[in-house]
Amino acid sequence: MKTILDFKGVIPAVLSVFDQEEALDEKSTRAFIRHLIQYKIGGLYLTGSTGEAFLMNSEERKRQVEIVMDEVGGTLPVVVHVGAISTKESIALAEHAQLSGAAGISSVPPFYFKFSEEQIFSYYRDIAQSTDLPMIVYNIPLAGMMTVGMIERLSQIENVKGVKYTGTALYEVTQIRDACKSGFQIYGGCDELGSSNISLGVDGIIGSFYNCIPDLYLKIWDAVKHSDVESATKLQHKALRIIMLGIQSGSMMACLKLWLRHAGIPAGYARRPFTNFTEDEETSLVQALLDLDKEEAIGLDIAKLINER
Ligand code: MN9
Repeated sequence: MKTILDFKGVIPAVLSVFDQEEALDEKSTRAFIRHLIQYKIGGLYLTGSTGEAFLMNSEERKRQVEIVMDEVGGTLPVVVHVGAISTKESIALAEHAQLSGAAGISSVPPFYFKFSEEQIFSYYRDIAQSTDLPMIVYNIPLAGMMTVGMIERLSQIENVKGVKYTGTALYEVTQIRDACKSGFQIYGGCDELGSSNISLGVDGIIGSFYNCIPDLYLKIWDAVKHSDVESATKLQHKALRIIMLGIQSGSMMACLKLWLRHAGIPAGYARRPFTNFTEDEETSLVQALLDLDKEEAIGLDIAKLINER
């Protein structure tokens, strides 16, 4: 049984696979997961921001967890994001994650309402106490960044075992390490800063683009681990150009999904209010990726798969 201690390295924040009518697509989800787990990734992070979890209802989120757990079959640790603003709903998702065999849970702080620090603290405490699973606190600007002091407070809750840090002030990664108990796991969440996070000694990097270009990030991981700063920096620059293509498309999840679809990997479509692309837009986004791959001589797996079709 894989545990949170195995949750290391490059970890995709898994895309949710919806069909064109926006329904969760079980068959394609399975095929997509089979594709991803061919890589030497360190685990899967489910139903987070990249998984469009806040556009799904709880039944769908649970169903997706069941499908993925079944497909993974214990070969990789899976962490389930259970954040749902309401503590009660998050606890229900956490209990379900435990029953499904997840290695851990994770959550953004409750957002939208201006909750007080005390309320955020009790949200995490109540969820963490509801199961035996380790909890990875998710710090991301979209839900309002928590301070290093707050992360330290949360780290004292039993079962709170780490943080996914999607900030850009990377000195905070070091401050968190100093402030929190030894063994507290830290994950870099900003794909744009992958190599920098790895240099700081994070346990893993969790992000959207590892759905699409895990091969490139596995190279970055190895380069940093072998102290090859020059290669790591070059590769990270190439990755950044790809990330910018995805972000500037205006619908990042839809863009990642269309690149995968064009490579024959059934990653589906984004859910409204995110938009998908017209055929012409798709053609130019695919071409832009292929051009970049060629120009930068990256040799991406996804480009090869697209070219082979
Ligand atoms: O933390 C992801 N954040 C969101 C995870 O999905 C909002 C990142 O992987 C970013 O998508 C990525 C691109 O900005 O760094």
